Amino acid sequence: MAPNVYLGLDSSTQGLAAVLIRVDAGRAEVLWQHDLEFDRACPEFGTIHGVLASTDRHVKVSNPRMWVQALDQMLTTLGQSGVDLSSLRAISGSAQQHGSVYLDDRSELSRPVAPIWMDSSTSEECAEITQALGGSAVLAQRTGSRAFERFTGPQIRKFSKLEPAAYGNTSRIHLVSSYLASQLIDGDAPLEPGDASGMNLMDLKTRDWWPAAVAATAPGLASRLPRIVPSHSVIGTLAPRWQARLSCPPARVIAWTGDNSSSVIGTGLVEEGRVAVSLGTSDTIFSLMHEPRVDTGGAGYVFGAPTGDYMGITVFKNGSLARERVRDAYGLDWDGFSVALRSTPPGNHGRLMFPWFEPEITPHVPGADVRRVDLDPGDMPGNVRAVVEGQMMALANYSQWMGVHAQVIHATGGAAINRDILQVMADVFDAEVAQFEVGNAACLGAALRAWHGDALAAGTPVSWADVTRDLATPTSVGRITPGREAARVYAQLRRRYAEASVQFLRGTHDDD
Ligand code: ADP
Ligand code: XUL
Repeated sequence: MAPNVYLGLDSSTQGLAAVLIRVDAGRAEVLWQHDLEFDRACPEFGTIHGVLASTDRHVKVSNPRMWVQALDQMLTTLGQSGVDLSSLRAISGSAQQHGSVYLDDRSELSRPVAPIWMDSSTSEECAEITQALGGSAVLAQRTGSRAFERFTGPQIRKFSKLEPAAYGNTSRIHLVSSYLASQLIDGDAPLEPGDASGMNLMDLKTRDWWPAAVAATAPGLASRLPRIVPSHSVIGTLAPRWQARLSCPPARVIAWTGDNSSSVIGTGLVEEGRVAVSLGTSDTIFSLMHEPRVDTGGAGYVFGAPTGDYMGITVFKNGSLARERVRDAYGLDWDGFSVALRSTPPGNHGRLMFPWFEPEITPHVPGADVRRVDLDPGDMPGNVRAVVEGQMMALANYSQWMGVHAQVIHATGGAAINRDILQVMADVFDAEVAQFEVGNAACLGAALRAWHGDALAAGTPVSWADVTRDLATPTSVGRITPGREAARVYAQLRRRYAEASVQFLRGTHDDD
């Protein structure tokens, strides 16, 4: 059988990535990869880290036209790359979750901006939806999550309340994933359960809209929502204008999903008991679940997974951008950041930081509020270690509800290239940490999902174990092992960190 080529795309907060893979006799290899950053590739939109400026720090929006322009640029670059695309069989993609795009009946934007996952301006709407549906526990049980400010339902409700005319003019509301998939097929793409579960609108068990939640969110919402189809669905073929651009056949387009659910495939979490940490714009920790287990503590939640299973996840807003804030405050580059990490001991002599540079999702911190314990802001190496240790301890503490004690953590996201940061992760979790050949697991997951969906549609299905074997399985190269003494230090410090965190949230702990 001739080799097949598959394209994966990932439209994240800060940029668009692409990876092309070739599959020959069941073996997969990377053919081509490319990344572009929105701020630099599309400067006319004036974003900073992919986000438009706002006077209200709770409001975080971006421009859907910028995402489409970046897609256009990416496909032009691929078309001009010289790579032979005559055997391109399928394309899939992933995108930042929760963000919503509002279209009128001519498929033009009825709202010029899209609220994105960093937005935390909908506390009122979360409370209204929660009350209408019988409380947080009911909502979490039914949809996998209590109401979160960034989730699409509360965002839609806010828009319908504040801009009723523009909402009235809206006939379709897409997620970022289905909006970009629509561009590829020149049509109206459906959603799939992985991304639709980040809306506070989908019934996790039936994998369809929950009518009560739809009714409680906004008037006339049902007709504005796309259909939800299984994740492996072929949603159309690549539109002729793109075929001409890429000199390729009418490749299948497989439903796009959210970046975290795509990363489940790209980090090879196709069995229970494996855990991945993504250090991207957000820091996330997730694992596959055959049956949904909802976190009654409210720190974590459950999404659909592309395998047809579920995934538990906990999300932190102050991820890479918080590390960058500390790096930049001392005029460092990443090498200097690493030197500072290596020059300080595990446990940092008890110096702690709670890196809430922006309102935090986990734990819920409504205002930006960086807290330090025994840590002088002028102490450069102490602050560098404190931000990373604080993030890793929070990842470990707030993921206990998943009940998974993995011996190897699969690391992905932009910061997973940094072995000094991963060493702190290994020590805090007392587990090995594995890097992957393809650093962007969401993008790789999209290419692998394209392969899986295409094979299924062609009547020659491949198992997830086979799909993930070559590119999404940790090898012995790129492993970081925990230090025994360091792990002992963190076992104690994690308790102190958790206690201080609770005191800060109650307002009973003073900064030093
Ligand atoms: P996204 O969530 O937008 O997909 P990425 O996974 O691409 O984000 O991660 C981007 C982030 O990776 C940047 O904001 C940067 O802080 C971080 N990063 C890149 N290189 C390094 C490095 N060497 N050390 C630590 N962090 C890094
Ligand atoms: C997930 C979340 C973030 C975004 C980042 O719930 O809010 O991880 O998906 O792109």
